[in-house]
Amino acid sequence: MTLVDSMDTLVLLGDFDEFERAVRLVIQNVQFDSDIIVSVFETNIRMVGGLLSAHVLTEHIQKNRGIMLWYNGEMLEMARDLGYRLLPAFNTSTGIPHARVNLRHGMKDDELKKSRETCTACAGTILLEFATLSRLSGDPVFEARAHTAMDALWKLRHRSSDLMGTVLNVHSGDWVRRDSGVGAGIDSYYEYLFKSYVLLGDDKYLARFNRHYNAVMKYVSEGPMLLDVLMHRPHAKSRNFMDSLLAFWPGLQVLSGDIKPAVQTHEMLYQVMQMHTFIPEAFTVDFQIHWGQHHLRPEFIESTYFLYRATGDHHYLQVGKKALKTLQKYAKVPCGYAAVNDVRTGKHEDRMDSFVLSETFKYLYLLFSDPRDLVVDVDEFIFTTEAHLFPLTIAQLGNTTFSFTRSDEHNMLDFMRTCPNSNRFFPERVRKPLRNFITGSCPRIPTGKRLRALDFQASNADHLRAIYDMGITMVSLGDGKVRLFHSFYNENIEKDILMEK
Ligand code: DMJ
Repeated sequence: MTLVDSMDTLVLLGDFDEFERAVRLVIQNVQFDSDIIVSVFETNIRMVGGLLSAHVLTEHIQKNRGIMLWYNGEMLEMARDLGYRLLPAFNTSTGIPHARVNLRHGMKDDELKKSRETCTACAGTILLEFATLSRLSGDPVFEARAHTAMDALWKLRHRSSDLMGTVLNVHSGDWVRRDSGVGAGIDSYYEYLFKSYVLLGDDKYLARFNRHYNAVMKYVSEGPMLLDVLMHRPHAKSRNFMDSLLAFWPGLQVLSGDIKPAVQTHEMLYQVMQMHTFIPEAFTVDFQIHWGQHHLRPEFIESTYFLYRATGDHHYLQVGKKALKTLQKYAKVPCGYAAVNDVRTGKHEDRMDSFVLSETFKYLYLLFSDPRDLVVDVDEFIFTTEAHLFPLTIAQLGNTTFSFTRSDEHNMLDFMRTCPNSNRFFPERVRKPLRNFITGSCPRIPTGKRLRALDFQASNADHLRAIYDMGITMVSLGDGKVRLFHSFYNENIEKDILMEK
């Protein structure tokens, strides 16, 4: 999988000999008729996406450099074979695919059929690959299935908040987890709405993206932070930590033209990175470690790249340099780069995900490259969620079964078709007030006299006010005991807390 996922990185590096060797190895050795259960989402973004991107780039260099003339569409055929093996997962009442499928036996396995839960990102990150597969192969079934899944997901949004949950039942369409943010479980659903508009030119997807985007900015975004809420109670925060996957969001904001909040969230993430060496898998609202692993994920670098391309601010080159040096110093091992088990200890895991070569290093290379020196004009491509390159000419290939209709949701919106802001020097003005965002808020420095737990009196109104400001409600049980309930939503984080826990 790593080889398939990273082939197109070799093209961007300009290493055509190694790319040709990789393509031959893949054609000769990779086959999908295996009795294994795979994730539909991961197989699609890494394998189908990797094969399609390598196919497109091979044809590109055949045409422009006259090399690899022996290639005759083998990887496109492999992608089609694999696509057919994923299709049984889409036979659900809603059209939203199951999370997993057996590559040889489809959904015949009883255990597989019984598992009905999938995440929003898992179901909503199919369209770019399936539309490209359909349009390149002339086989419309893939794109049709992916549009159906996207339509079904759209219908599940909360009608008043416009937010989505993170886990749902593929048959009933009921939400299983109603947490709503932009990180794990939902991230690339938003990404694919926007990028489907860019790749396919269908306004419907821009309209949907804008509806969700406005909701996210209204309820989830809090200054530079992005905090999960409940889709049906969007004023209630549902957890007190952020995950590192949300670091892709500033990059998506840049693509959609909303640069100021992108600069702010990126700055917050950069401070988290400086504080803990790597951005931990999850960190609390006061920037302490919640989950200490670091999988060498690409999202922060991806956003750094897009911010640099949009603003030209050299600050983002410095950020990239720091990230690269950190990788070299703390993650490089003799046979590659090792994921970090805990950013506090720096202990390695025997693990290097395929996205490290497919995305992390690809975005680093792109960040430091002059676009004019690259072997392809990256502005003529869209990057999938796995950083595979799909050409924007896909839209011109058309779709034989799907016609764009102007729907109500299309008309409801103001489209915000804005280009990235060309004021190249403004990011510094946005970052400056945030310079001590993390150090200024953590640890919180109390200004008044501390209330110690030992001195706490339940009959003292000031003491009750102090714990109330910490988000704690006290219920008397009648037998002299009390029970304390903490809710993050009630916490007054602006106020100095005068109580020692
Ligand atoms: C990648 O496989 C993709 O970027 C996906 O959308 C999210 N997770 C990983 C990288 O962290």
